[in-house]
Amino acid sequence: MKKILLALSLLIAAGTLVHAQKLDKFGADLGKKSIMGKDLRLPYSDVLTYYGYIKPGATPDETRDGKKFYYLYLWIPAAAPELGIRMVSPVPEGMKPAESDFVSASYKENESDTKSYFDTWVTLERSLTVLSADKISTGASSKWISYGTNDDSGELPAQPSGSKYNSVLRITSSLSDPLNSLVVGLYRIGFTSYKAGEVQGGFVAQVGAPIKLPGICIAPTLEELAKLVKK
Ligand SMILES: [Ca+2]
Repeated sequence: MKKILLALSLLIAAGTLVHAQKLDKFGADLGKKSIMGKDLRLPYSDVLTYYGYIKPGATPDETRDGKKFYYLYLWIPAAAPELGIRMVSPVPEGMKPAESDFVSASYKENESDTKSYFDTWVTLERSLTVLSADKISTGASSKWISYGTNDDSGELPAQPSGSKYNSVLRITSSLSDPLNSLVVGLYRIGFTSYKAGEVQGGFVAQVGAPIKLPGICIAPTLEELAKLVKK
């Protein structure tokens, strides 16, 4: 057991050295152990990766509390015991989209802009009305509930400023509270820059789950999501 712990510690130490190049594995809250003040997490078995880009000065999807808000719409096809959301800007140097990743048109057009970035802030919300895939296009008139928010996380790589201002959020599904359970349905990741500053530049967003979610999809608009889910 001690040898396994030592190996795990070494892995964590090695992981922190390559932070700027690519992201560490996305670890779950479920099954987390704390050893010598360090959190040891098992990686999520399903991780969706989305590459996005916001043009400087772009019109936001919504203005909320004076902040420019953008959304990523998410179809969750099966009840999940936990979901993790994280967002990093700019895209870490060593990361390139893989075939299975979701890549927005704006990211493809602006891939050469590796310098613009923003101080991320995220929230995860679920539609109270869209519970089946054929209703996704009606999501614009939906009421939404929030599962929580995150501004800054020390577990993610620092931004070019040297500050650890990227965001991670983990939600455990509640068995007793229907409003806090992670049921099948339409979700959205809301993101902005909570402190002063524009939302601009490239980013990578990931959604992790401790079980496989075949058919999970993400898109910047409801129309695109509805098309992806039909495929
Ligand atoms: Ca932040």
